[in-house]
Amino acid sequence: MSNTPITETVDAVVIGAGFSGLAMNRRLRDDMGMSVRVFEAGHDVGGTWYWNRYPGARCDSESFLYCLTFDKQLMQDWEWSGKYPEQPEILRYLTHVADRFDLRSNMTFNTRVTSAHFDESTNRWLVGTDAGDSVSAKYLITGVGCLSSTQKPNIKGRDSFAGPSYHTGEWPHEGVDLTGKRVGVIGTGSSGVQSIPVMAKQAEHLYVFQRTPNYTVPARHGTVTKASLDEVKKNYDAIMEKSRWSTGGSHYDMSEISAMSVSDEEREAIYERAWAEGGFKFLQDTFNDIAVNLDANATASEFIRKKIREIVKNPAVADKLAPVDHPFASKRPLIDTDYFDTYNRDNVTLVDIHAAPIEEITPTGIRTQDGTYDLDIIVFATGFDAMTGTYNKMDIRGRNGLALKDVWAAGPLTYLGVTSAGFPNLFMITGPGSPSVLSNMPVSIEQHVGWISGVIEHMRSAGISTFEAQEQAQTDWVAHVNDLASQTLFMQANSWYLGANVPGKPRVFMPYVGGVGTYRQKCDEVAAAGYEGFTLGKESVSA
Ligand code: NA7
Repeated sequence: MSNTPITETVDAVVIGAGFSGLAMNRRLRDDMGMSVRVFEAGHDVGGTWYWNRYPGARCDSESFLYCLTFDKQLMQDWEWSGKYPEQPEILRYLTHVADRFDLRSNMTFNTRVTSAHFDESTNRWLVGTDAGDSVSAKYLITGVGCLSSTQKPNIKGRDSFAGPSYHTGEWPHEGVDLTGKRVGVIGTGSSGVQSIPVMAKQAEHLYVFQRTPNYTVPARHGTVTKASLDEVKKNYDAIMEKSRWSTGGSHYDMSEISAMSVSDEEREAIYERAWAEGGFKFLQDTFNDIAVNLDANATASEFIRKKIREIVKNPAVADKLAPVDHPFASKRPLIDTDYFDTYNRDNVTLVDIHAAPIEEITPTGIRTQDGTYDLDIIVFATGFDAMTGTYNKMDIRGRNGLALKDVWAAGPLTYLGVTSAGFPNLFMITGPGSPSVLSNMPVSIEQHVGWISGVIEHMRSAGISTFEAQEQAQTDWVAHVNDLASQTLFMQANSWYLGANVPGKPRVFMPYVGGVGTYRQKCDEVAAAGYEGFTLGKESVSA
């Protein structure tokens, strides 16, 4: 790439035009007056919400919390229609943000960044794309999302299927008509749990190929009234400020009592109330030790299993749907609309591929160890190469030509989840080692946008050319992230948090579990201490 003529010279390249790219572009370009080029693989803005258009796709954060806060009037003007925002509405929101702040004018769509090489002689990044761009930038900022590399398992015969097959994360924009079709869906994570009830209503027959049953609690989705949204808007500043300093990026209070400190009757009543209210309150607002104490967790896990047996009429099916191999919330907790009820429908069949694994995908369907299923459509709800997959696909090279994917071969190495030693002036919004996927994402995204722009402001005013994590600080941070995770029950499940869903991926817990407030404080302290743990290189070459 070094011989390719430079097609553009800018202050910063931002990769991605989802929440992160939009917010970062706005801050750097409009607030700080920098020249910015944004590259986006999709043909428009939206990121996660551009790609994930599967039936039932919806955010699990409440709509009024799932927003950008850099413009108060935007917060006052936008009207969410539902308790949890559906994919089309989030996409409309992000499109509105792009229109309102004219954020597309320096964005290049349908273009994937394929390489980014740090040139030590100029202290600049040279960013290459699949469209032949070669852009020189002082700063490289990734807003590539945590779940943007789809994972289609390499099942024997996968590509021999004669009918159409779709991954939930690459759903056709024109939609898919399932009417009269025999549909097989593989996967019962968040995407499966959201899409299965919707697909079941349309398909002639839906076969759900389940390897691991999941805990899920009712979302209790519904419309929101104008009065309740107006109330939120009156208190928006306080709500968002509380969210910024919370554990998970929402303003709800966390329970302060142990599940082991109450009687069986009281505990049951608390779970019943949370189940009736719906959403993540079941985790946050019941007991404070569900995620860390196995005995406490067992009470929550058993409560959910009991509910599954109450809802699902066929006891054998209920048994298969009841998770027993991992504690509740050791995988990404799920919330759903009518998920378990869906298995009471005559046109839905649960296929237990843990007991009898898939042997082959054939031209006509799926063959398991104990049966053959003729299908018209296959849906892969099989998840993502999370958090690192998209980074590893780009040829990112730092000092001495070192490739990020080699540096991360045994698991991602970052300082504060936003930088990596040896890669100066590279900033990763919601990178591995930051709260990211364990939080309400826009809160974490805006925290990173704020912190990164603080670094850049400092570099500009102090004549700093390179900002780079120190190895020791990084080693300590990675150890801290692992140490915190080891005190939780997260290590007891084969989750994508640990990379366990991708064959051969190192088993390393990737997000920071300490909470967004604690994390924000740490980032602020590092900045206040003159960017402790970072090496700041003085301007010696023109930038
Ligand atoms: P997830 O949560 O990774 O779920 C993927 C599902 O696909 C899960 O049930 C997997 O079973 C299943 N899977 C994956 N590979 C296979 C193979 N080879 N055979 C059978 N079944 C398989 O992805 P989602 O898209 O649902 O959700 C990702 C995140 O998006 C979600 O957590 C939210 O944060 C938003 P397994 O459990 O591995 O046995």
